Amino acid sequence: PTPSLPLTLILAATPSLGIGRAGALPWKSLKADMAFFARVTKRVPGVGGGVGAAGAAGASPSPSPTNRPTKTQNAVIMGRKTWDSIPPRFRPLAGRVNVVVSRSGAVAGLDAAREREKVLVAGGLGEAVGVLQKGVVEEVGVGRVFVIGGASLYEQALRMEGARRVVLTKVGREFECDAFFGVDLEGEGARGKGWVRRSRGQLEEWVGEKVEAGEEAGVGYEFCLFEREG
Ligand code: FOL
Repeated sequence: PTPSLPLTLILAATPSLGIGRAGALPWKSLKADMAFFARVTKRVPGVGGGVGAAGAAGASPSPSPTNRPTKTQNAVIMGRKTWDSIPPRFRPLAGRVNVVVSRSGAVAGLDAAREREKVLVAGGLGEAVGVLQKGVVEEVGVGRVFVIGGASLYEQALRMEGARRVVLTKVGREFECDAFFGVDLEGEGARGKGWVRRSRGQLEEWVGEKVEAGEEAGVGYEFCLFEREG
């Protein structure tokens, strides 16, 4: 059987795992975290050359000669409400293949968005993964695949075998939230399901940059990596 495409969930959460409030992030802004999110989801690993280097995604299957990718980008899969939550000037997220999951297929602002970058619409997470699994989307090689929320999509992703990794920003204090991440990765339940926290060095190696905890407007934050073993 084809091994499932590795998925990385990326999110920021309060100590009680709050991730959202009224269709937006719970905090006013955590610029350092948002910048980390943008760099990490854009950076394609491997073979020198940097962003857009041909064939940079070591894991992608060999494409047929007729659709050989000339560049590789990571992909971000998001739920329709998360798409709505991104300021129109920032969507689609630049330099990444954007996939929006919408059961009805209705996605606001698509025409304008499509003039900027590739945006795919999938009817479910399985369909989104299936499209990306081919390794090429309209001439663009697919590198890492990130699930960027929200709560419902994270839950579906965690049930998939491909969900190997969570890049979590721990936000140091509580904010009022109405959307939560479903798994306490440091709790007993998660350990039992194979989730382990990796070291800061392993996180740095995976994201390809030094990481440092910090504080912004009195709010502390810390970047963590969890992986599922087995
Ligand atoms: N993961 C982490 N660590 N922090 C987050 O805030 C986060 N947010 C989402 C998913 N994973 C996350 C979903 N929400 C943008 C806005 C909201 C959003 C995700 C992304 C956005 O506009 N991103 C731009 C950068 C904008 C800026 O620099 O202010 C991007 O290019 O990624």
